[in-house]
Amino acid sequence: MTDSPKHNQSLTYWIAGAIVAAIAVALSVPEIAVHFEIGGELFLRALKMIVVPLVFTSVMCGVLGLGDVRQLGRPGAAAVGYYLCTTVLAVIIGLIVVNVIRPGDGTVDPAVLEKFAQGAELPNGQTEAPGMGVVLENLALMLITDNLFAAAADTQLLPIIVFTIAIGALMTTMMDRVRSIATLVTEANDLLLRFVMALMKVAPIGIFCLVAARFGKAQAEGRFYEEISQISWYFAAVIIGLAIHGFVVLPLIYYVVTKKNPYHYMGAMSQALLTAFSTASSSATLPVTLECAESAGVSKRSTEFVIPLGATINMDGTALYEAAAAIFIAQAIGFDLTLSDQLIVAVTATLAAIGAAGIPEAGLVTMLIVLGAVGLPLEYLGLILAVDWLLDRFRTAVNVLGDSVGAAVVGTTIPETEPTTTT
Ligand code: DAS
Repeated sequence: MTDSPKHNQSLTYWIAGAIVAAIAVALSVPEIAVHFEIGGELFLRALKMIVVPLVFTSVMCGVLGLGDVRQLGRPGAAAVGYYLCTTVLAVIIGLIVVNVIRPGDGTVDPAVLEKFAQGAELPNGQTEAPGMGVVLENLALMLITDNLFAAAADTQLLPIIVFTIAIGALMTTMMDRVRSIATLVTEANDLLLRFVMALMKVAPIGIFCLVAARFGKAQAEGRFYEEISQISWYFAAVIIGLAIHGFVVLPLIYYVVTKKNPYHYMGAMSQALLTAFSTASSSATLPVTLECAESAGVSKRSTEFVIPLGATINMDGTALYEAAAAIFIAQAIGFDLTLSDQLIVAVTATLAAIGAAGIPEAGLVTMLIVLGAVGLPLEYLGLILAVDWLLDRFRTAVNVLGDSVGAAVVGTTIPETEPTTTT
């Protein structure tokens, strides 16, 4: 289920308008703006309220879309391998760029400094940076829970995503017996996506409150221009990361596998990329992506298998953005996350991107997973939101480009003589 591209476009314009209004209010009446915090908190709670069932059903639908995993064969293995490799590459690029540019450096919000003073305790309550061995153990323990219901109650989404992938793969091997459950999950996912889209109708109000409160506080403390500078460098860092992934890494993978000119292919995909940019929704762009990929010569079987699945679980742009945003927030609160913490961010951003739906601001919803995994404060979401509506467009275009390159890459594993499906 997705709203029409036209609807998504108008939503983005409303969000942009809300952000401009919020910053104007923060600048003119900061003492009033800070009181909007309650509105932002209610909006975040509404998002957090559905994130567990939404991520569960989104990931489950993605895995069920693979078909019987025992028959994945070369195309299926190529698709899953491609998704994983490009998402991890995107996360690595995001981490490198944000660690080099360091957009979060600067004066720290005194209230947050008090709460997260460096040295008092690291996120997750550690008192000293653990060794890599301990971190890998912690990571493994974060991915496997001993109580699914407790994990869900505590919004610990990583073990839920891991469990969903495992149980979904098992379901694909016995679909005749679990078809009703699969149908129920698919219907539930559609319902939850409708709920999110309904919630997104009030997103401009929630985002207005979050941004007004954040920048009103900064203005009251004389750090407004400092935060504008921080968010500008953050925006630049994410754009640079997305550009590297979209114009260098993905074209390189396309060329190495297909030996064809990647930029010609990107040109053939331009209408889909522009639709993704204007709607901020991979799912709304899906029909255009399929059309462009097929007209660019990718086999029907590959496009019909890879692209719908990719729109659900392959989101390179979102993964890069979530990793970069988490490190940015850590920098903004004066924390130098250790390499091991950044490894946790990398894994959680990869899994969070798998769980993100192909709708506007989906990356914001699953961002809660990444921040929660390393114990970072949600207060800074208001800072990120000031540019999130625009970054969402860029990362959605990179998500769609990633799916399109995936279809071409997987297409090389399908024999030319393979009859295209008649459906
Ligand atoms: N807007 C999402 C998409 O449609 C991406 C995101 O929110 O990160 O892919």
